[in-house]
Amino acid sequence: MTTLHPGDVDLRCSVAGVELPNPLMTASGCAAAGRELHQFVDVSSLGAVVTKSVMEAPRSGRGTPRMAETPSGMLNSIGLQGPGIEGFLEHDLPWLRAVGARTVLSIAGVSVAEYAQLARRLRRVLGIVMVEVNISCPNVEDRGQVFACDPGAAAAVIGAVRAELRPEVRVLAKLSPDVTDVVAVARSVVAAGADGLTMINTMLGMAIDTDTMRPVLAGTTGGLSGPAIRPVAVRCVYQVRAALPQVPIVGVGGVRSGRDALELMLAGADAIQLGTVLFHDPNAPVRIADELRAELATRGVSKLADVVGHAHRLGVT
Ligand code: RRO
Repeated sequence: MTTLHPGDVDLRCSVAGVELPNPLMTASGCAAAGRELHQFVDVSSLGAVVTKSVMEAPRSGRGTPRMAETPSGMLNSIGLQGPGIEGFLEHDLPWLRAVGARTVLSIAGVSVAEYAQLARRLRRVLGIVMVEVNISCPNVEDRGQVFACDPGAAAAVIGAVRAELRPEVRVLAKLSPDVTDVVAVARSVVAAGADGLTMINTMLGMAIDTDTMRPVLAGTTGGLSGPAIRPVAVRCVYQVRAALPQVPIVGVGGVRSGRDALELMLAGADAIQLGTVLFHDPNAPVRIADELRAELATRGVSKLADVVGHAHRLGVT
C-alpha cells in the first residue's frame, strides 16, 4: 500500500455552494475583523474570516470584567461590542477586501426589524461571501432576545434577513446549544430560508469568586467556550446532520487540533470555525490545517469531503 503524503490531501470544501480553499474559518467574536490575527496568519489563507457580530449602531458592550477562565474553557460577557454597520462597512470591509480575505459577515440585532434593516443595508454591498445571522448571543439584556431558543422567533429573523438580502448571498443561521431540541430550531430556520447552519454558539454559564463571594463577570452570566463544550458541539452537529442530511453545517466549539476538527467533520460539519484557541495560539489555523492533512493522510483519505458525516455511514446512533 502506498502511503498518502499530507501534502497530497485536498482540503477544499464547499458550504452552501460557496467554494473555500480549506474548511478553517475564524469563529465570530474571536478575531474581530481579522486585523490583529493578520499579524500572525495571512487571513486570505483561511477558508474565511467570520467577523464579530455587527449591529445597526456602534455599541460599547457590557462592563468589565468581561472574561473569566475556567478549568476547561473560557467565559465571556462582551455584550456585542462593535463599530455598528456603517463603521464596519467604512473601515473593516475595505481592509478585508484589500487583503483578499473571504468575508463572512456576522450580524446581530435585538429585534426582527433590526436584523431586516441590517440585511437591507447589505443589499448593494459587495465583497461578502456569506452572512452569518447570530440569533444565539447569550449576553443580551433578556433571554427573549436569544431568538435561537425558540423555533418561531428564530424563523422570523431568518425569514426577514433572507427576504432583504440579494438571493445569491448565502445565509447561515448560528444556533444555540442551550435548547431542548436543536433539531426543531434547525428545521425551522431552514424552512425560513437559511442556506446552512453554524453550530454552536457558547453555552450560558457563570463563575463566582469564592474570595469576594461575588460573580466574576460584571454581566453576572457569560458564554462558555473552549474544550468543555466540544462534545456538545459534536452532539448538536450529529443530531442535525442525521435529521437534515442535505443542509450544510459549519461546526464550531472547542476545536484545538486537527483531530478535533476531524471529529466535528465526522459528525457532519462541512467546515470548521476556530474560536477560543485563537486567543492562546493565533497560528492555530495554519497548524490545524497541517494537522488535519496529516490525520487524513494517516487514514488514507485524499479528499476532505469524503469524511464529512462519516460517523453516520457507520450506522452509529
Ligand atoms: O458579544 C458577546 O458577548 C457574545 C456574542 Br455576540 C456571542 O454570539 N457569543 C458570545 O459568547 N458572546
